[in-house]
Amino acid sequence: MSTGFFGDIGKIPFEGPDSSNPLAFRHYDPDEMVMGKRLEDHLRFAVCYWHNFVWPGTDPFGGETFQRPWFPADTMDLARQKADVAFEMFAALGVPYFCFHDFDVRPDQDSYADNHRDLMAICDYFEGKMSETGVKLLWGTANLTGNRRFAAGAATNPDPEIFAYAAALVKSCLEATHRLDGENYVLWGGREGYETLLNTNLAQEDAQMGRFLNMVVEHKHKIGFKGQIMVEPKPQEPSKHQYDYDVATVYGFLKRHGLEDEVTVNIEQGHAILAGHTFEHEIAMATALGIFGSIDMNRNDYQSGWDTDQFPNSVPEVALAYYHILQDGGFKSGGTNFDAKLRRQSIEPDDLLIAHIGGMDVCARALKAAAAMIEDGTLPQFVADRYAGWNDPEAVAMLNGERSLEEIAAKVMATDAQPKPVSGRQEYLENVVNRFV
Ligand code: XLS
Ligand code: NI
Ligand code: NI
Repeated sequence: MSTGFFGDIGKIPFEGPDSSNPLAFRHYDPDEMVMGKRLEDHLRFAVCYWHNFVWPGTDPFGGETFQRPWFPADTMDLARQKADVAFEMFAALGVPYFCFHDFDVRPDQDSYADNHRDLMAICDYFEGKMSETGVKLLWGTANLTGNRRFAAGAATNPDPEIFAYAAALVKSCLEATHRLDGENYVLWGGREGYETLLNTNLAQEDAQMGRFLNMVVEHKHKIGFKGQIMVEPKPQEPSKHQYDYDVATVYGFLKRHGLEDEVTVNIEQGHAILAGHTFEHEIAMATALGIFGSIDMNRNDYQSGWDTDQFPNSVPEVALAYYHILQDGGFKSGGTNFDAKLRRQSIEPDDLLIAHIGGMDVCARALKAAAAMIEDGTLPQFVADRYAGWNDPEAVAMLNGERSLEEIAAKVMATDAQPKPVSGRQEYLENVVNRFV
């Protein structure tokens, strides 16, 4: 039954690259086979609840621009109306997944008990919607940033009562995610950081955050949740400095707290940029460290310097991201979540559809380009050849600890060989990439 919000829409069709219909896919055909797998199963698209159905178009200087009929969704009736529209959009786009925060889907009240009850009631409603549409939950998460009680952090709050409150919210939301057969659970620590070191005890906050995440993992095992627990790195915003700065920093944190085999990362394009990295750097680092989980797809404005969460539109950039994901064997339980939002002037309901269609087409083109790069083989072969010297038995012995600094120096002295540098061929490799994008 149509909500009427988008007018008279059915399922968005695939019309191929020559179509000029803004409400059709030109590159995303879910059934297209790429490297022996359907495109839908490679990309595992998800649409996020928060930017599409919760954020009203406010910015620091202006109020709501979107004026959706369910705003402000502070009653259960409006929460259900919002869900009706959300699932109508998921189904029209044909995405297999969605993602949500507890705060996105139920009214927000002061009482923990009321919030928990309403979240469970919305889960009942979602169960019906999910079985009607076949849309599944990629991940759930708790909003531990919005309410004023979290101004000084959730897990890293100086007040143990607030730590406890946050723990209770995560328990409720992890259980909701589990009930809905969610495939992962994400923690993004927007307020786990500081505004000034003058009031902050770094060692104490690190201990709190380590214990908090360990409790989440313990509870996951206790309730039999099989999905991945993921941390989403971001260096700053809203805090001046956030502890989950980037993938490498999160890995150090996980190691320190014995969680490196339990927790993976959800990497967002815009957050990588804020950390001074590229998206593919963060993905490649996570695959190298064995903690790659999932991606939040968006892009930042390269001039503005904040997390603008725009929809992706650069095939070459996104292709390099999927290149590293495919080289790692593709997503396991993760996927491509559009953590992206409209510009605040894009006020028409169908702007929501057009934005996702464009983003999905960019990802489809990019994944196909990445697959072609791998199938062509030039790039992976170049890297393999570049390190081939390490297959030599003497090199193997150096690497696995069978040679000391003294032994190596003695050998260099005896042979007096002059190693010759080899070209890194960066421009050649960039030209190879350009054959595919
Ligand atoms: C904010 C984050 C947030 C997480 C989910 O910058 O991207 O949207 O993905 O809490
Ligand atoms: Ni995100
Ligand atoms: Ni973000």
